[in-house]
Amino acid sequence: MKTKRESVKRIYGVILIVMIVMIGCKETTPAKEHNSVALPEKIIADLTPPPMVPKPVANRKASKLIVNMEVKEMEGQMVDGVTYVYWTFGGSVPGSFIRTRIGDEVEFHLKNHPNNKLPHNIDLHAVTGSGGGATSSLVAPGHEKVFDFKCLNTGLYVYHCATAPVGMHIANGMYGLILVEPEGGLPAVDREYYVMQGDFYTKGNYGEPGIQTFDMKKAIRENPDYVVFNGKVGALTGDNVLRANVGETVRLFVGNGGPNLVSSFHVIGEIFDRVHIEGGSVINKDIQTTLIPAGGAAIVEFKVDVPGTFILVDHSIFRAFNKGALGMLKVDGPEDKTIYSGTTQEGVYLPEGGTIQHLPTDKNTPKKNRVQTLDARITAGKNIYSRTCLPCHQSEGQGVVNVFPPLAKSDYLNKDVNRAIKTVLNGLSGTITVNEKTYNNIMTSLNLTDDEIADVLTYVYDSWNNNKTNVTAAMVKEQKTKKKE
Ligand code: HEC
Ligand SMILES: [Cu+2]
Repeated sequence: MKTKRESVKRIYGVILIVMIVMIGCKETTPAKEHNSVALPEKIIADLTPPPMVPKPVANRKASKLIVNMEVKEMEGQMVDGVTYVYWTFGGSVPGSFIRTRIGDEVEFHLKNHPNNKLPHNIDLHAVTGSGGGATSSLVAPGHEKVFDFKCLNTGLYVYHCATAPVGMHIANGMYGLILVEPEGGLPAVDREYYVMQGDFYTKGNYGEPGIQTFDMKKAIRENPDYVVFNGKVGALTGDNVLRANVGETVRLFVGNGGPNLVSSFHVIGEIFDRVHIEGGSVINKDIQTTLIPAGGAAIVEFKVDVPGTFILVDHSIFRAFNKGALGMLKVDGPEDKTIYSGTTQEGVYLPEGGTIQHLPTDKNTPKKNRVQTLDARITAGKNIYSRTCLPCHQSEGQGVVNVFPPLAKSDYLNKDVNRAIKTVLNGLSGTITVNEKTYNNIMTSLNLTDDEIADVLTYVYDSWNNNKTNVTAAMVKEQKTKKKE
């Protein structure tokens, strides 16, 4: 079928050229206009799953670009213990990244895998034409549809399935990005990544285990259980963090598949040097948070000047800390204290005194003997927990899947009390394993007194099936002195 199609095309092409040459002879059309008709070079597009992107177009000429996109309905993991049947373009959420340049003639092959259950199509926002391709591409399982379009506008565009019910196809993961680069390509950078937000609606609430199915009611109410980058909680944390080195330039192609929510995209600890607003040609500079509409995109660029873990969030912040919209960019390299010093001083803040005072050193700490019953200390510890620890470790110590480890029945906690004390004293970062799950996140040091640390840990050990260790201020002090040695 294909060869017949191609030969027919070639014949038309030849006829067209002959005609144009004839017109050209008569009217002396400038040679330039012939170029778009001359048979362009044929290239098979390299498609990549997130967070990777295909290599830049650089100086390549406008070409005939063949895109082979396969729709796959497949089970995947939303978060530890929760599976979901995703509908995908190319086997990933978001779908494969398509990289084109202005003037490219794209021959789009949409293939619906024979094991799929439903028809699908594709609407590419980069297409000028009916339905963005959707009207020409509805394809049943086990079939293929082909349509052609020309890239007339540069920019970063969303593509998505537009088969009824459209919202459901998008909500199940059927979206991705297509980039149309300008002549000569975008300016070169050291790192490029592909990140796309999406909201998911499941029968069970966040983290409820098992296979979860799509919930139409929640979708209509625009009340998602999950808001995530790259299709699942933790797609960009732990072993999957994005990486860069100090001094490098980073470009993020950020999309928002929706279906419902608008994203307030922000990277904690970075300022975007340049943002292609809404993925278009206008460049805004020095941006903290950029708004990405549902069905829209943005290109953000920045240089990483200092090492650290920079957190990608939707700054509608409950989505980040409670629904999964959190990723990480880990930057390695030497510190630059002139840009960021770290804590230079830690003191007690006394509003009346108006000055920062240094924490008393061990030598001049008044040795007040606090005589309190265990019960009183546990009650005090509970209050400290609610004020200080609960936002991350949650009310029943259950933590947040993939982000904050549990304190309830935590093997990590129960195995080593001194290690737990040091965690609260000094904070903790790097990979740890708690109850067979790994976490790679940051807990900051919390500025609590020895007594407070003792009480809060005693409360934690006394709760949620932990081993009832009684942590005393003296034990905390001992770990503190150890740190200094
Ligand atoms: C801002 C969020 C945050 C707050 C507030 C916080 N933690 Fe953590 N905590 C974390 C993170 C993140 C980790 C894991 C760090 C890593 O991955 O290396 C952690 C790890 C721990 C661990 C070791 C792992 C485990 O689950 O047993 C203990 C113990 C702990 N925290 C206790 C506390 C206590 C007690 C408080 C309150 C005094 C507290 N944390 C407050 C985020 C927080
Ligand atoms: Cu579909």
